[in-house]
Amino acid sequence: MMKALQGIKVLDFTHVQSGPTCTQLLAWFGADVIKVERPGVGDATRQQLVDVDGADSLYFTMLNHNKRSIELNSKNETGKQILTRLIETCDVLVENFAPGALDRMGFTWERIQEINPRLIMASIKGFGPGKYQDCKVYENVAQCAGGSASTTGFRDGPPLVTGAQIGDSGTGLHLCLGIVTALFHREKSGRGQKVTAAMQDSVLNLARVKLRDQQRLAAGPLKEYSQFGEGIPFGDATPRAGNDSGGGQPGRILRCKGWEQDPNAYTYFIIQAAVWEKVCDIIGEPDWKTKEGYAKPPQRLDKLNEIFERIEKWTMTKTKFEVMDACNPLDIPVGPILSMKEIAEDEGLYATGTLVKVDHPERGEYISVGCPIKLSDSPADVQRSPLLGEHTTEILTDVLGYSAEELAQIIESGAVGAAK
Ligand code: CAO
Repeated sequence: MMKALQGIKVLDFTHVQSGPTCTQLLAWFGADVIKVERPGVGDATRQQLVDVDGADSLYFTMLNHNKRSIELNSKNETGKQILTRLIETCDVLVENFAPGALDRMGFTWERIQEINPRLIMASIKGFGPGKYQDCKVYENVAQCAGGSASTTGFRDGPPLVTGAQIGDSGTGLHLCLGIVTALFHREKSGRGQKVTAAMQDSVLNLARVKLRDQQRLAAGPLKEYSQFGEGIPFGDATPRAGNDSGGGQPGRILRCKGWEQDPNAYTYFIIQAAVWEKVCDIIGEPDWKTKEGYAKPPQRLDKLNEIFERIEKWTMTKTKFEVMDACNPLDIPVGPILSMKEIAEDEGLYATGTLVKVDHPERGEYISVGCPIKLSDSPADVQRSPLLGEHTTEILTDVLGYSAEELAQIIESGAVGAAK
């Protein structure tokens, strides 16, 4: 079956997490992704958080499936010539170097357009144009600068970063959408364009409901926040809301049976207005269905602590899965707090390809997250990540057409390290 992006060549100049997330998606959609890595060194993550001596780390392997790797010194003169040939040949260049690094190599946007006007150049930077544009940025900096950290955590605790990598992987997703949109645009315009995604902007986009709440503060207290029912005044910025729902349907994380021993014996419980009567019945408070102050959603907002404490008395008599089994048939939205161990053991996720087992020559079998976006006519087939420089010779000869003699000269120049 032909893949959605079959025939699209991607010059992958990305490293660490944000950029590789994007190019991995392009590879899963069928693009030929050629990862350019510094000879003998490669993407720094190959050697970060190593769990198997001598093998590429899971950090690297889980972000670089379905790609080919070429070792290429882009600061060496021959290396620059090869890079120029790759720019001529490819449809997309993706990079997430520190600001200015590509320019310092001699590949400005103007130069790239001269080489290949159809090329789409996609970049991730920490910040957009402005006072911080030259900063190097990692995940948590973006979570903080994008408004996520100040609105995450409990009111009486410090700001918190989240485990979901919204700064890195979140920006990679945004960039990927920009690239496929630019490819679609190129069909009509015949030209490439520059696509940029700043990590601060991507986090802010994902945290936009908190900017919504910032503006609602002008109209009075945010009544769906627990702090309203607790009588605690609001300040001038969106506060941290603990586990309160971010939407119009109040929700909380509640303890379930076994919580004393199991740190994940919890459920998320939402008191959706449409099923309030069923909630009242299931927890044994049928009077609340008609009682003044409880019957209508706005009346309940100053009693959320009392209501959720009562619901928790019920959830604590059941495991998180029993809560799910009891509530689902009644359309009461609940969700168990799943540990990574439970997720890794979930057969259903393997059946859909969301989890995959991948074999690797250096480290053996490991579990990875497959493509989370399913295309019915272009299913993702997860292949292991490349070893450093595994495809150097193949790319120089098959993709760029260098002869055996030229290949020997290239190796001699030191541009590609020891070609494999
Ligand atoms: N051949 C020769 N040189 C190469 C090369 C190659 N194949 N690949 C990279 N280099 C060089 C770069 O040109 C750069 O050299 P100069 O500093 O002389 O210009 C150098 O390697 C280091 O690149 P870098 O500055 O991007 O890398 P770093 O480890 O110092 O910084 C990071 C890493 C992520 C902070 C920075 O790249 C960055 O801010 N990127 C943009 C934001 C981003 O994506 N952050 C998320 C990363 S994941 O948490």
